[in-house]
Amino acid sequence: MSIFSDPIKTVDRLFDELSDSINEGVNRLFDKEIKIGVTGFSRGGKTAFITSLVNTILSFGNEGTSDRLPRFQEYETSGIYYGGIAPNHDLSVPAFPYHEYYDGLVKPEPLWPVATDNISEIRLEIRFKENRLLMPGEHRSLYLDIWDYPGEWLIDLVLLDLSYEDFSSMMLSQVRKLSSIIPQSKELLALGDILDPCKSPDPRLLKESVEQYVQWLLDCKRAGMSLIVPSRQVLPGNLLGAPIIEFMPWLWEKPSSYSKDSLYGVMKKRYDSYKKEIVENFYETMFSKLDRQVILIDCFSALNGGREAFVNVNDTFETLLKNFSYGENNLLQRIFSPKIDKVIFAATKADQVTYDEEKHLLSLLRSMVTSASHEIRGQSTNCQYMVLSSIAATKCLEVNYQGRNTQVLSTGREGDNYFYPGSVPSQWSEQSMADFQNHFIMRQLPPPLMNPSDPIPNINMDVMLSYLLKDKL
Ligand SMILES: Nc1nc2c(ncn2[C@@H]2O[C@H](COP(=O)(O)OP(=O)(O)OP(=O)(O)O)[C@@H](O)[C@H]2O)c(=O)[nH]1
Ligand SMILES: [Mg+2]
Repeated sequence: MSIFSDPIKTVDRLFDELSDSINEGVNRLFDKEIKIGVTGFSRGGKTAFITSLVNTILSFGNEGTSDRLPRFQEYETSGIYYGGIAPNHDLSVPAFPYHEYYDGLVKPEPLWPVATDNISEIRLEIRFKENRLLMPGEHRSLYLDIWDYPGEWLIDLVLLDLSYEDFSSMMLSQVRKLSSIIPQSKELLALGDILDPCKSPDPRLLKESVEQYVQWLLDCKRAGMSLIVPSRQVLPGNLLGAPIIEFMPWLWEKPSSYSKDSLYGVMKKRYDSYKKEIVENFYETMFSKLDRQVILIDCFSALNGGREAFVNVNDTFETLLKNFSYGENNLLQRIFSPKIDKVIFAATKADQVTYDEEKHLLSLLRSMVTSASHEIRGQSTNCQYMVLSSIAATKCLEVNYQGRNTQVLSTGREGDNYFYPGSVPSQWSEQSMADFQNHFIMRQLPPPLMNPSDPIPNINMDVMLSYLLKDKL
């Protein structure tokens, strides 16, 4: 049915959409609502972060909360007295299952949140007393819409500017560059001997070839690479088995002519559909609406990659950071063209190092981000850097070791000895990666032991809250 066949319905819908946009504009104008994107690569700590952030906000108004958030001074000065979960705005987006994750953490044998491969949203309400001159003493609410989405989706935004031919040549140069460390690369290139671009596709051969490409992407991901496109082939979520993700770059000579039903034509068409329906849709419905963005970076896992991973991480950062438009969110822009006015880079899992190493971790994070992006170097006022542990699995203690006071870590579990994992480099370089790999002892830490209703132990969540909220309270 054409959208014009039912004019009344169409006018109603248009009116609803218009009033939704006006409401959204008004909320933005009066700072009643902020949309916060939380992203980072798989296993980077997004779900743990949101769980811990929600847990802290739910404790607003409770006794002792202010003492636990010493560097979130606005908690006291703005008279916050309540934090709670509000119903989600967008009913089509899966809700972030906070209670499920929290219940897992307070089990006698606690569990880390399970891996997620899709977007989810949670809306929080913070109530506080208005301090501004215009309405002193007025009770106000600030809503936070928090979106958890895979960082891999962000990398897909690079495809928006690429034709199928551009995408194919970008990936061909990757396959060649990585052939010494990804064994699958040679087999992938050899597929050219059996694929005929001008013939209509054999569905089985098409499927098997794409599977081989996906396998190559997965191997790259395991080797620490981050330019993994199209991302939904490795994180399909609800697209599993859908033809829209069944394509691959054409890594061989492009045919001089081809029909739209040929193998080449089909691959190209699916790529174009992917770009339009998946990538553009993500950009328009979600990414472009964010006010603030938290990017979580697991520096420990980045340091564990090889030389190629180093180059690849740099390339990817450059790509990733280009997608943010920075600048002050002035009045008009806020209504008609909202944009991200603050990006917070946080080095996660800081409980894996002793307290005196945190400054090195911070400097490493800065060096990773700024060495990768010219954009960020020029616009540093809108970026904040910090170290963080969302769910701290260790405590840092000082012990006397060979006559000297030394910082060590402890899980606090019975029978576990305290330990010193090593030091982190303060600069991002190939040499520092090698040093780290030779000297640092990485441990798989179990989650901390907690009692039901205990607050989640963390490092620097108060600093994060202050960065995110101070100008809105
Ligand atoms: N020690 C420590 N480990 C953490 C912390 N946060 C996350 N982790 C570890 O990192 C793993 C991944 O954390 P998640 O929060 O699930 O990461 P994610 O980014 O949501 O991962 P995906 O859902 O796979 O994209 C956890 O299972 C923990 O092992 C932290 O603060 N400290
Ligand atoms: Mg997750």
